[in-house]
Amino acid sequence: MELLMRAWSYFATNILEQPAFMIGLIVALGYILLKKPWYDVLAGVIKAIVGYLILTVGSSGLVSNFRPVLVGLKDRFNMDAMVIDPYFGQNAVTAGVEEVFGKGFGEAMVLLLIAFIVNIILVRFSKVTKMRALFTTGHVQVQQAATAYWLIMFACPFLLTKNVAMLVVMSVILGLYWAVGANLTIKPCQELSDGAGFCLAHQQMFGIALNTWIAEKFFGKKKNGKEVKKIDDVELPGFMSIFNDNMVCTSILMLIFFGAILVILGRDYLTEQGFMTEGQSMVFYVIQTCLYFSVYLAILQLGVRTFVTELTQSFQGIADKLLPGSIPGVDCAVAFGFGSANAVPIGFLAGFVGQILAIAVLIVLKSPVLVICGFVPVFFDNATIGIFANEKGGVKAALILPFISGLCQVFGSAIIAGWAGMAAYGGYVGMWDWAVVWPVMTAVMKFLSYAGIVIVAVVLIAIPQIQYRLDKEGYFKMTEDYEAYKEMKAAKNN
Ligand code: ASC
Repeated sequence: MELLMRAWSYFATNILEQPAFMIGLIVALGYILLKKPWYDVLAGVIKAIVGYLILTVGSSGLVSNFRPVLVGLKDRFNMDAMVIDPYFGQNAVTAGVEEVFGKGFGEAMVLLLIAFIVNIILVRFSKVTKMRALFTTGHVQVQQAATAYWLIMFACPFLLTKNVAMLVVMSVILGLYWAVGANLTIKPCQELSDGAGFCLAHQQMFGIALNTWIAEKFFGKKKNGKEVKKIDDVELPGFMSIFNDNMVCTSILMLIFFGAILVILGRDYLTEQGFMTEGQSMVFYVIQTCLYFSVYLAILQLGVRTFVTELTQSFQGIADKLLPGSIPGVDCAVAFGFGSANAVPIGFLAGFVGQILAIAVLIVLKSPVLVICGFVPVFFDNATIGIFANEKGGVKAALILPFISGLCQVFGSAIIAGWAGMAAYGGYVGMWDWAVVWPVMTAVMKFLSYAGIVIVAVVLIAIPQIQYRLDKEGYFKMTEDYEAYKEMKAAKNN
């Protein structure tokens, strides 16, 4: 048993929680199942790992450069606020879980393993469960297992003395959330990428599904049958036309936006914190810092291009032999390689305005929980929602829906983290699903106890069943043969 635990812990720390190696393992397995020669397997694995590592350089570069800028606002104005950001959320759980529930953090990692097995089993029986998506983003799974661990213990105190029952409930709910949530993003992702064969396994999966639906339903085709104007269709007059270039657009927008924040933080603060050196030019410091946004975004997109094809081609082997009809769920940043590139800064800024407005409301209403924007939700969630909103509903949707999402992230997080006690430890994950969907699930379980647990599980199980019944013919075709799926849809529309 001890040996088994050691082996698991080695696998979990080095592979499962490191998406680059997890993707590498999946690619190796997939190509081996496809009986590719060893050198093709090797080449594929290398490209997948290197591609993913490039993506990580981009996304962690963005996070490490811009998170301190936002968190700096809290220090600068002496606010006693919690930060909504997955890393702050995870720290809050680590810091508080023992004190609040008398349970160690280690069990959250056992939860991760069992919930992941639940995800695999649900996908293995996709013909029955209609769930087709496998999570591959381990770093996100760690953050989510930690948050779910806290929320479910808070919702079901009657299970605190029953270790096994608690673990079973947690694993089933979290495993279902992973399988059902990622499954919900399959159609939006296939349509966005023209059948590239991935879906998203991240923290705003229900958010993507809902916002894509709203964008199509309320912003989509106009009454006169005309297509809506997407971001790339907008022809900007005169000098504004330079905004059509993504790198220029992102750079200028970030220069205005982060430049303003850096100026607010001020030279003294920035030097004190070690961001600037004594005597450095403030103007050039601001320009360089802000332009790095475009640099990291470009790196991130290169990473996506490098690994996505390897992953989706090799996954064919897994879908043929091990998990029929399934596709891999990947990081939300993969969406930045598809759709309109300018939807990324636009979604981000619209979401930021929403968050700031919501924070102002919390301050005015003297809310006992104050919130400060974390970079990960405000950027990765809202840019992703912006991309999908633009795809279906055009410019208007790409502005309005991330804005609303920004409001949801702040209000939802303030309510749930205040209620469940995480705010006292300084952070909450803050991403869309965890600010909207999980608070509702937690409340249902808290108020209805055992019946609540059953209701949450049944609703989750029912979602893919309903999706399947709405499109029996296309449901599996969409992942198995996208070209045939498109032809079928085209024939139906004529
Ligand atoms: C998260 C998280 C990150 C980012 C990254 C986006 O939720 O923890 O580091 O989003 O995955 O690419």
